[in-house]
Amino acid sequence: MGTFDKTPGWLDWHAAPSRPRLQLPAGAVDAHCHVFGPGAEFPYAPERKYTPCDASAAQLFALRQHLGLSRNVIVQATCHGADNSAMLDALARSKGRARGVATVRREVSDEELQRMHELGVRGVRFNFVRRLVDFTPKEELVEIAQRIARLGWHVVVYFEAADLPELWDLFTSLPTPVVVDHMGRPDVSQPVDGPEFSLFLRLLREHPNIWTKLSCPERLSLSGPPALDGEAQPYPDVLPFAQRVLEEFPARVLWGTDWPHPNLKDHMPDDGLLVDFIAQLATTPEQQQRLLVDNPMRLYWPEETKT
Ligand code: 0GY
Repeated sequence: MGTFDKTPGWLDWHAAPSRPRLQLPAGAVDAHCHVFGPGAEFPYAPERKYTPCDASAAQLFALRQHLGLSRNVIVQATCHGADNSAMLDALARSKGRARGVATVRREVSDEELQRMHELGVRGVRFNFVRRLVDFTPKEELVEIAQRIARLGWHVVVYFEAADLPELWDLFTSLPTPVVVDHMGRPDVSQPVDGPEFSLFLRLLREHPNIWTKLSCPERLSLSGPPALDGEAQPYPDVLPFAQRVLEEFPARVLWGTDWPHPNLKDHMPDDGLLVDFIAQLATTPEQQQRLLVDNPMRLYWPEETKT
Protein backbone atom coordinates (compact mmCIF):
# COMPACT_ATOMS: atom_id res chain seq x y z
CA MET A 1 0.00 0.00 0.00
CA GLY A 2 1.39 3.39 -0.97
CA THR A 3 2.31 6.24 1.30
CA PHE A 4 0.97 9.70 0.66
CA ASP A 5 2.73 13.06 0.70
CA LYS A 6 0.63 15.83 2.16
CA THR A 7 -0.24 18.80 0.01
CA PRO A 8 2.54 21.39 0.47
CA GLY A 9 1.65 23.82 3.25
CA TRP A 10 -0.92 21.45 4.76
CA LEU A 11 -1.80 22.34 8.35
CA ASP A 12 -2.25 19.34 10.65
CA TRP A 13 -5.05 19.26 13.22
CA HIS A 14 -4.32 20.82 16.63
CA ALA A 15 -2.39 18.32 18.72
CA ALA A 16 -3.38 19.63 22.16
CA PRO A 17 -6.75 21.40 22.14
CA SER A 18 -7.93 23.02 25.36
CA ARG A 19 -10.85 21.71 27.36
CA PRO A 20 -13.92 23.83 26.67
CA ARG A 21 -15.10 26.18 29.40
CA LEU A 22 -18.64 25.97 28.08
CA GLN A 23 -20.80 23.51 29.98
CA LEU A 24 -22.32 21.54 27.14
CA PRO A 25 -25.79 20.03 27.37
CA ALA A 26 -25.82 16.24 27.84
CA GLY A 27 -25.74 14.39 24.54
CA ALA A 28 -24.18 17.14 22.40
CA VAL A 29 -23.56 16.18 18.76
CA ASP A 30 -20.66 17.24 16.54
CA ALA A 31 -22.68 17.25 13.31
CA HIS A 32 -19.85 18.01 10.89
CA CYS A 33 -16.50 16.26 11.08
CA HIS A 34 -14.42 14.01 8.87
CA VAL A 35 -11.97 11.12 9.00
CA PHE A 36 -8.92 11.05 6.73
CA GLY A 37 -7.54 7.58 6.07
CA PRO A 38 -5.25 6.56 7.60
CA GLY A 39 -3.92 6.50 4.07
CA ALA A 40 -2.03 3.24 4.55
CA GLU A 41 -5.31 1.50 5.39
CA PHE A 42 -7.80 3.58 3.41
CA PRO A 43 -5.95 5.09 0.44
CA TYR A 44 -6.86 8.58 -0.68
CA ALA A 45 -8.78 8.75 -3.95
CA PRO A 46 -6.88 9.17 -7.24
CA GLU A 47 -9.17 12.07 -8.23
CA ARG A 48 -8.61 14.01 -4.96
CA LYS A 49 -7.72 17.71 -5.03
CA TYR A 50 -5.64 17.61 -1.84
CA THR A 51 -3.76 15.06 0.25
CA PRO A 52 -4.32 15.61 3.97
CA CYS A 53 -2.59 14.40 7.09
CA ASP A 54 -4.16 11.23 8.49
CA ALA A 55 -7.00 11.72 10.97
CA SER A 56 -8.35 8.37 12.14
CA ALA A 57 -11.63 7.33 13.71
CA ALA A 58 -9.83 6.62 17.01
CA GLN A 59 -8.39 10.14 16.99
CA LEU A 60 -11.81 11.63 16.21
CA PHE A 61 -13.45 9.71 19.05
CA ALA A 62 -10.66 10.73 21.47
CA LEU A 63 -11.30 14.36 20.56
CA ARG A 64 -15.04 13.88 21.07
CA GLN A 65 -14.41 12.68 24.58
CA HIS A 66 -11.87 15.41 25.32
CA LEU A 67 -14.32 18.11 24.22
CA GLY A 68 -17.23 16.63 26.20
CA LEU A 69 -19.30 15.81 23.13
CA SER A 70 -21.36 12.63 22.83
CA ARG A 71 -21.85 11.83 19.17
CA ASN A 72 -20.48 12.55 15.70
CA VAL A 73 -21.85 12.95 12.22
CA ILE A 74 -18.98 11.98 9.94
CA VAL A 75 -19.18 13.61 6.53
CA GLN A 76 -17.38 11.95 3.64
CA ALA A 77 -14.43 14.15 2.69
CA THR A 78 -13.57 14.78 -0.94
CA CYS A 79 -10.06 13.38 -0.54
CA HIS A 80 -11.73 9.94 -0.41
CA GLY A 81 -13.93 10.55 -3.46
CA ALA A 82 -16.86 8.13 -3.55
CA ASP A 83 -14.96 5.42 -1.67
CA ASN A 84 -16.71 5.62 1.68
CA SER A 85 -14.65 2.84 3.34
CA ALA A 86 -12.85 5.00 5.92
CA MET A 87 -16.07 6.74 6.96
CA LEU A 88 -18.00 3.45 7.11
CA ASP A 89 -15.25 1.82 9.15
CA ALA A 90 -15.49 4.73 11.60
CA LEU A 91 -19.25 4.24 11.87
CA ALA A 92 -18.75 0.53 12.53
CA ARG A 93 -16.30 1.34 15.34
CA SER A 94 -18.52 4.01 16.89
CA LYS A 95 -20.89 1.71 18.80
CA GLY A 96 -23.86 3.63 17.44
CA ARG A 97 -22.48 7.01 18.47
CA ALA A 98 -21.75 8.16 14.92
CA ARG A 99 -23.88 8.59 11.83
CA GLY A 100 -22.52 9.21 8.35
CA VAL A 101 -23.03 11.28 5.23
CA ALA A 102 -21.70 9.52 2.13
CA THR A 103 -20.67 10.46 -1.38
CA VAL A 104 -22.17 8.20 -4.03
CA ARG A 105 -22.27 8.05 -7.79
CA ARG A 106 -25.27 6.96 -9.83
CA GLU A 107 -23.66 3.51 -10.28
CA VAL A 108 -24.12 2.71 -6.58
CA SER A 109 -26.30 -0.38 -6.10
CA ASP A 110 -29.38 -0.58 -3.91
CA GLU A 111 -27.61 -3.28 -1.91
CA GLU A 112 -24.71 -0.93 -1.19
CA LEU A 113 -27.07 1.85 -0.13
CA GLN A 114 -28.81 -0.59 2.20
CA ARG A 115 -25.47 -1.72 3.66
CA MET A 116 -24.54 1.90 4.28
CA HIS A 117 -27.89 2.51 5.95
CA GLU A 118 -27.32 -0.38 8.31
CA LEU A 119 -23.92 1.02 9.22
CA GLY A 120 -25.48 4.40 10.05
CA VAL A 121 -25.39 6.53 6.90
CA ARG A 122 -28.30 8.96 6.82
CA GLY A 123 -27.40 11.32 3.99
CA VAL A 124 -25.41 12.00 0.84
CA ARG A 125 -23.28 15.06 0.18
CA PHE A 126 -23.40 17.04 -3.05
CA ASN A 127 -20.33 19.25 -3.32
CA PHE A 128 -20.24 22.24 -5.67
CA VAL A 129 -16.99 23.83 -4.49
CA ARG A 130 -14.88 23.85 -7.63
CA ARG A 131 -11.49 23.62 -5.91
CA LEU A 132 -12.65 20.36 -4.24
CA VAL A 133 -14.51 18.32 -6.86
CA ASP A 134 -15.11 17.83 -10.54
CA PHE A 135 -18.51 18.72 -11.96
CA THR A 136 -21.37 16.21 -11.63
CA PRO A 137 -24.39 16.68 -13.95
CA LYS A 138 -27.53 17.83 -12.16
CA GLU A 139 -29.60 14.94 -13.59
CA GLU A 140 -27.28 12.52 -11.80
CA LEU A 141 -27.70 14.36 -8.51
CA VAL A 142 -31.48 14.42 -8.84
CA GLU A 143 -31.51 10.71 -9.60
CA ILE A 144 -29.40 9.98 -6.52
CA ALA A 145 -31.62 12.21 -4.35
CA GLN A 146 -34.73 10.34 -5.49
CA ARG A 147 -33.16 7.00 -4.63
CA ILE A 148 -31.88 7.97 -1.20
CA ALA A 149 -35.18 9.70 -0.33
CA ARG A 150 -36.71 6.23 -0.14
CA LEU A 151 -34.31 5.37 2.67
CA GLY A 152 -35.36 8.46 4.64
CA TRP A 153 -31.96 10.09 4.06
CA HIS A 154 -31.26 13.75 3.36
CA VAL A 155 -28.89 15.71 1.10
CA VAL A 156 -26.01 17.81 2.45
CA VAL A 157 -24.89 20.55 0.07
CA TYR A 158 -21.63 22.46 0.05
CA PHE A 159 -21.23 25.54 -2.15
CA GLU A 160 -19.93 29.11 -2.13
CA ALA A 161 -22.42 31.93 -1.58
CA ALA A 162 -21.84 33.43 -5.03
CA ASP A 163 -23.08 30.19 -6.63
CA LEU A 164 -26.43 30.04 -4.82
CA PRO A 165 -28.46 31.76 -7.59
CA GLU A 166 -27.52 29.15 -10.16
CA LEU A 167 -28.04 26.26 -7.71
CA TRP A 168 -31.35 27.54 -6.32
CA ASP A 169 -33.63 25.54 -8.63
CA LEU A 170 -31.77 22.31 -7.95
CA PHE A 171 -31.79 22.76 -4.17
CA THR A 172 -35.43 23.72 -4.03
CA SER A 173 -36.46 20.74 -6.14
CA LEU A 174 -34.87 18.09 -3.92
CA PRO A 175 -37.39 15.69 -2.37
CA THR A 176 -35.56 15.34 0.96
CA PRO A 177 -34.40 17.54 3.82
CA VAL A 178 -31.42 19.58 2.59
CA VAL A 179 -28.61 20.64 4.93
CA VAL A 180 -26.37 23.51 3.85
CA ASP A 181 -22.77 23.34 5.03
CA HIS A 182 -21.26 26.34 6.81
CA MET A 183 -24.17 28.75 6.22
CA GLY A 184 -23.57 28.59 2.48
CA ARG A 185 -20.11 30.11 2.94
CA PRO A 186 -21.04 33.80 3.16
CA ASP A 187 -18.56 36.52 2.34
CA VAL A 188 -18.55 38.06 5.83
CA SER A 189 -17.11 41.33 4.53
CA GLN A 190 -20.57 41.98 3.10
CA PRO A 191 -23.45 43.13 5.32
CA VAL A 192 -25.70 40.54 6.94
CA ASP A 193 -28.59 42.42 5.33
CA GLY A 194 -26.83 42.59 1.95
CA PRO A 195 -28.18 40.83 -1.15
CA GLU A 196 -26.00 37.74 -0.88
CA PHE A 197 -26.87 36.64 2.65
CA SER A 198 -30.46 37.83 2.24
CA LEU A 199 -30.82 35.34 -0.59
CA PHE A 200 -29.58 32.56 1.68
CA LEU A 201 -32.02 33.58 4.42
CA ARG A 202 -34.79 33.61 1.83
CA LEU A 203 -33.86 30.05 0.83
CA LEU A 204 -34.40 28.91 4.43
CA ARG A 205 -37.52 31.05 4.90
CA GLU A 206 -39.29 29.76 1.81
CA HIS A 207 -38.24 26.12 2.17
CA PRO A 208 -38.93 24.51 5.54
CA ASN A 209 -37.04 21.36 4.49
CA ILE A 210 -33.74 23.30 4.32
CA TRP A 211 -31.42 23.32 7.34
CA THR A 212 -27.93 24.71 7.85
CA LYS A 213 -24.77 24.24 9.91
CA LEU A 214 -23.52 27.19 11.92
CA SER A 215 -20.02 25.84 11.51
CA CYS A 216 -16.59 26.93 10.34
CA PRO A 217 -16.12 30.43 11.74
CA GLU A 218 -12.39 29.68 11.37
CA ARG A 219 -12.89 29.24 7.62
CA LEU A 220 -15.25 32.17 7.09
CA SER A 221 -13.61 34.84 9.22
CA LEU A 222 -11.63 37.53 7.49
CA SER A 223 -10.77 39.56 10.59
CA GLY A 224 -9.69 36.97 13.14
CA PRO A 225 -8.46 36.82 15.83
CA PRO A 226 -8.11 33.05 15.56
CA ALA A 227 -9.26 30.54 18.18
CA LEU A 228 -5.77 30.06 19.55
CA ASP A 229 -3.81 30.79 22.73
CA GLY A 230 -6.91 31.09 24.91
CA GLU A 231 -8.56 33.76 22.74
CA ALA A 232 -12.02 34.19 24.26
CA GLN A 233 -13.60 36.17 21.42
CA PRO A 234 -12.41 34.76 18.12
CA TYR A 235 -13.96 35.45 14.70
CA PRO A 236 -16.34 38.30 15.67
CA ASP A 237 -17.07 39.04 12.00
CA VAL A 238 -18.82 35.66 11.61
CA LEU A 239 -21.04 36.03 14.68
CA PRO A 240 -23.75 38.32 13.22
CA PHE A 241 -24.32 35.85 10.38
CA ALA A 242 -24.63 32.82 12.65
CA GLN A 243 -26.77 34.68 15.17
CA ARG A 244 -29.12 35.87 12.48
CA VAL A 245 -29.74 32.32 11.24
CA LEU A 246 -30.09 30.91 14.74
CA GLU A 247 -32.62 33.57 15.75
CA GLU A 248 -34.85 33.03 12.74
CA PHE A 249 -34.50 29.26 12.30
CA PRO A 250 -33.71 27.79 15.73
CA ALA A 251 -35.16 24.37 14.85
CA ARG A 252 -33.13 23.93 11.65
CA VAL A 253 -29.58 24.66 12.73
CA LEU A 254 -26.73 22.27 13.47
CA TRP A 255 -23.18 22.77 14.69
CA GLY A 256 -19.95 20.89 14.03
CA THR A 257 -16.24 21.15 14.69
CA ASP A 258 -15.20 20.47 11.07
CA TRP A 259 -12.28 18.52 12.55
CA PRO A 260 -9.68 17.81 11.14
CA HIS A 261 -10.23 21.10 9.28
CA PRO A 262 -9.21 20.40 5.68
CA ASN A 263 -7.47 23.08 3.63
CA LEU A 264 -7.06 25.77 6.25
CA LYS A 265 -4.34 28.09 5.09
CA ASP A 266 -3.34 30.49 7.83
CA HIS A 267 -3.97 28.81 11.19
CA MET A 268 -5.24 25.61 12.77
CA PRO A 269 -7.75 26.39 15.52
CA ASP A 270 -7.86 25.00 19.05
CA ASP A 271 -10.99 22.82 18.95
CA GLY A 272 -11.74 23.55 22.61
CA LEU A 273 -12.02 27.25 21.78
CA LEU A 274 -14.26 26.40 18.82
CA VAL A 275 -16.63 24.73 21.27
CA ASP A 276 -16.50 27.83 23.46
CA PHE A 277 -17.43 29.93 20.41
CA ILE A 278 -20.89 28.30 20.60
CA ALA A 279 -21.61 30.28 23.77
CA GLN A 280 -21.30 33.50 21.81
CA LEU A 281 -23.73 32.58 19.09
CA ALA A 282 -26.20 30.49 21.12
CA THR A 283 -26.37 32.49 24.31
CA THR A 284 -29.14 30.69 26.22
CA PRO A 285 -29.27 27.08 27.48
CA GLU A 286 -32.42 26.57 25.38
CA GLN A 287 -30.65 27.65 22.18
CA GLN A 288 -27.67 25.43 23.00
CA GLN A 289 -29.94 22.46 23.68
CA ARG A 290 -31.63 22.81 20.30
CA LEU A 291 -28.45 23.47 18.33
CA LEU A 292 -26.37 20.72 19.89
CA VAL A 293 -28.88 18.05 20.88
CA ASP A 294 -32.51 18.33 19.80
CA ASN A 295 -31.95 19.30 16.16
CA PRO A 296 -29.18 16.84 15.27
CA MET A 297 -30.95 14.05 17.13
CA ARG A 298 -34.12 14.68 15.11
CA LEU A 299 -32.18 14.41 11.86
CA TYR A 300 -29.71 11.64 12.65
CA TRP A 301 -31.19 9.57 15.49
CA PRO A 302 -34.97 10.14 15.04
CA GLU A 303 -35.72 6.73 16.55
CA GLU A 304 -34.39 8.04 19.89
CA THR A 305 -36.40 11.25 19.89
CA LYS A 306 -39.93 11.49 21.14
CA THR A 307 -42.33 13.63 19.18
C1 0GY B 1 -15.25 21.14 5.00
C2 0GY B 1 -14.57 22.00 4.06
C3 0GY B 1 -13.71 21.69 3.06
C4 0GY B 1 -13.41 20.43 2.53
C5 0GY B 1 -14.22 19.36 2.50
O1 0GY B 1 -14.77 17.23 1.86
C6 0GY B 1 -13.90 18.09 1.83
O2 0GY B 1 -12.81 17.95 1.27
O3 0GY B 1 -15.39 19.38 3.07
C7 0GY B 1 -13.04 22.84 2.43
O4 0GY B 1 -11.93 22.66 1.91
O5 0GY B 1 -13.61 23.94 2.42
O6 0GY B 1 -16.47 21.09 5.08
O7 0GY B 1 -14.60 20.46 5.76
